[in-house]
Amino acid sequence: MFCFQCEQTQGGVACLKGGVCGKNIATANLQDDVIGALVGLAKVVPEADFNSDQAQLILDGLFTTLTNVNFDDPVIQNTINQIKAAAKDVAVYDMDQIWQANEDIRSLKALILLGIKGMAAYAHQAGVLGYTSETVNKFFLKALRALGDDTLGMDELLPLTMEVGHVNFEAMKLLDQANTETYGNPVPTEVPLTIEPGPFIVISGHDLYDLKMLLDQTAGKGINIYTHGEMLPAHGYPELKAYPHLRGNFGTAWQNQQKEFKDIPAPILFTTNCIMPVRKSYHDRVFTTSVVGYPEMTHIGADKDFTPMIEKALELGGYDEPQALTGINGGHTVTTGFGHNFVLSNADKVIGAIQKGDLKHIILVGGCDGARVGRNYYTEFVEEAPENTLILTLACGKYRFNDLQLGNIDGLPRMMDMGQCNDSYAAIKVALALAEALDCGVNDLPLTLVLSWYEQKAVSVLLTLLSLGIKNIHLGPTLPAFVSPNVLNYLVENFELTPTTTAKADLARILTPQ
Ligand code: FSO
Ligand code: SF4
Repeated sequence: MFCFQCEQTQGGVACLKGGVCGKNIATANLQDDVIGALVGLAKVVPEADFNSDQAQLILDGLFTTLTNVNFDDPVIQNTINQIKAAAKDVAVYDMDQIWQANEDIRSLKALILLGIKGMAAYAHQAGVLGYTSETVNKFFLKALRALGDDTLGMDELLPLTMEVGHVNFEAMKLLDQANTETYGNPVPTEVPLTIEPGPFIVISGHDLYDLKMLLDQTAGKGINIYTHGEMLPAHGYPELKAYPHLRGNFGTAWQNQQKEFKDIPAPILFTTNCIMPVRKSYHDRVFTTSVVGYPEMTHIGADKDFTPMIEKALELGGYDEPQALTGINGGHTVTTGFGHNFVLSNADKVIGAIQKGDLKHIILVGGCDGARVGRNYYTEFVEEAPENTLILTLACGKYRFNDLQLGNIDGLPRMMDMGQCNDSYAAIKVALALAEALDCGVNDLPLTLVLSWYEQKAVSVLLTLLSLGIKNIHLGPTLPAFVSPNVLNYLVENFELTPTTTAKADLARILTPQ
């Protein structure tokens, strides 16, 4: 086993004898074989013959190997078998060739592989809603072939990392289009954190279509639905918020699930990432669907028949009394739904506030959460940011601060939750539009990105930002283990990528005019 794909990797180097995430050696090796089989598939399929079933296998296969998605060996083995059967003469590429390569080649190939893993998650979700892109799908072939080409050097691989970012922008755009055309443009929505008495179901992950089907199947049955983790922004979509039994949000970010789900009187559905090893206290009430898998948990198949979950919810019955849960900082509600449509329809207010001097700086504090203590940085950062700063946020890192009351600037909330990690597209769209309105480059805006990374979607988003020429990104809480010193130097020199230090010092630097 060799895995260094996420931020919590063992010792900041690599997991070799089992994952910090709970992945064992056998599962890790099978996941490598999934990638090896996909490389083998890409090598033998000519672009002209590449079909939609093969494209779907690539999306499913890559997504299956993301951190905290699938721990179920027979399911992973089945994926490998399907990939091998998808074309003639598919030979499984030995991923050790990458893991044992020269550290710069390994680093660049890891950036490409992890970037396309994140991109596969976004393309997969868009595909669920019927949105696909030939450009995106074909690029997977190119990237997988490059992974399996042992002759490529830094000069060929570096530009390919930027191409991953560029194509991922297309994938995120496609997903944004899929979500907003299907469910409407998000609108600001206050979400209660109180759990009402009676049967309920908790839904986690990112897949809005799973949520929609669950809402349809539970309508009129006296069962409330609560979002968890990255599902929170679902409340902002008009077509979803119209369901009266979409009641609120349960719990905080993914890494707290083992504590928060202890003895919960309700079933939990995992639709994408991030499932953690399931504890005994809620072992009988975890359900998975789509690419998520965990041994012994009930899996809801492609027919999306949620009957077993509905029966479980009615059997468990929920709480007898309202449970006034709170966010990390004691708040009773959180607000989400500040999509690009909302922010840009208020662009005149934002620009007016900048021109009047009421708004000095916009800071995107975005990305994933995780268990590391150093992640308090993001809470401190938001708490310490002065009143003339606007905080945009997205992904699950926001649970550290999204229940704080930060007030307003000229009628605009000082903190705006733009959505899930894939809604980074929305933040980019806003940045590009503001730059155009102010007639400057995006790097000349009073805007800084402070990113927290955990897993592979964050890698794809980072590559997208870099491919767009966005500089001076602050990245933490630690730098990725897969970035070699030479590659890091390149990123620092060309993109001014800056490791986070302390919230106070970074804020002072960001807010000091250059
Ligand atoms: Fe978080 Fe998990 Fe969105 Fe990630 S839930 S950590 S980048 O999978 O998805 O922010
Ligand atoms: Fe380790 Fe992360 Fe890989 Fe899990 S996903 S084995 S924690 S590097």
